[in-house]
Amino acid sequence: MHITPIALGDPPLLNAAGLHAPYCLRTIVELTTDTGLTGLAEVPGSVAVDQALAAVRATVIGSDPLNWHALRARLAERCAPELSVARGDKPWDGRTRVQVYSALDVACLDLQGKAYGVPAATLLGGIVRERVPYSAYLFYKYEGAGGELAFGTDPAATGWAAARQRAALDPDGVVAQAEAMVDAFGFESIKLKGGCFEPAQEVSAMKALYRRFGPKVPLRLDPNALWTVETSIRFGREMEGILEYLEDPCRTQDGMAAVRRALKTPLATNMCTTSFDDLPGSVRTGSEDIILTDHHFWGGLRSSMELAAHCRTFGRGVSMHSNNHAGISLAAMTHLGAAMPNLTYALDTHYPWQSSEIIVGGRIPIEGGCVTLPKGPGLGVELDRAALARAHATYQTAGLTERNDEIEMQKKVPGWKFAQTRW
Ligand code: GKR
Ligand code: MG
Repeated sequence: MHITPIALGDPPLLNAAGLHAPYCLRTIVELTTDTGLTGLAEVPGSVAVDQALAAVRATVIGSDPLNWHALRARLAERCAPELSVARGDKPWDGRTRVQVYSALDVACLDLQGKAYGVPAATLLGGIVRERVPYSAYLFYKYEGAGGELAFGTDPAATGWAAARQRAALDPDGVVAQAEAMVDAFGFESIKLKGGCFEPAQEVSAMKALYRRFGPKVPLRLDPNALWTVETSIRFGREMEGILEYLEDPCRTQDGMAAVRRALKTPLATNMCTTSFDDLPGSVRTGSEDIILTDHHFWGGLRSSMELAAHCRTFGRGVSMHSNNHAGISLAAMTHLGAAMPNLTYALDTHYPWQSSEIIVGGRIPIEGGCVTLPKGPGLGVELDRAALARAHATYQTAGLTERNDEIEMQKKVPGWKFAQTRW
């Protein structure tokens, strides 16, 4: 079992918790078998995740990758997955053990697929779609390319690489970013990461996107729970009719349920219903219409399929959440999207914001807004060892041990503080 932390260049993107650092961290997990196969997985990186992975090494080694239930039971004896309360209040999930489960589930599925010569999606129940639709994921941002250039830009960049460097701090900037991203990748749905500016400014941006792209392109706004219930209702009403869904306008299942009763616009979440222990509360309160799965945080691809069954039973739609990621995660997300019959919304992805890759063949194409299910058994991707070594060397010099958007924001806005609820 090999655990390799890596760092990938990431532009200065804003969100409710501050600002993305010049590098995002990921951890690559490789399981090699006595029969010479290698199973891959990728999870959000931090020293804490790496330590949690290392802590189960003795449990993993010697296990049968074809018997996930047995391995999961042995993992549960050593480290029960944390309950949702351990998720924290940031836009992303702060738990580490769910990511351990996710990494091992994905790497074992990759091994199973390779052992039997079938795609991971086949093992998840079968391929219901070969082309998996993704959504454009817009961010307010400062000027800058990220990575070594940090807030600097590469004057030689063209196309999306040039547009990706530009600042977007108002509705016009958001529309320009959307035009460039849609032009480059053909996305047919658009999400804006909110929670960065006064709600009125973000609502104006959504209206500007609606004027530009019209009713045929589903739009989403995600303020990452920075609004009060009253603010969510007030600004939610202003956007009635223009959103496909409003994602996490406010905190808690009770808060979301109150907003949901007041609005016709569907509500989606990756913050108030985030793990299986949240599902009874979701059903009791009626907190959302759509649950955003994310196999990194729901404990793997198979757990995400279990979530989909609950969503079918209790009348929830399923969409997919993302954080910055590389190609192994994109492949895993695409297998899930290919296999989940009720994943009927375009999936989130941060992929266009990165430019480097660690898999053979380089960047996975997004065409017509879709990723085509990778060919080949398992996840259908292989590690590019030289690229992995470069990304690991970058990690070693980047000086980052975890994601902390507040510290990054303070470099631009001295004294800036994250607030659980801002408006
Ligand atoms: O990348 O800044 C970001 C996002 O805010 C991310 O961390 C969130 O987890 O994409 C996410 C979301 O939908 O909440
Ligand atoms: Mg969200």
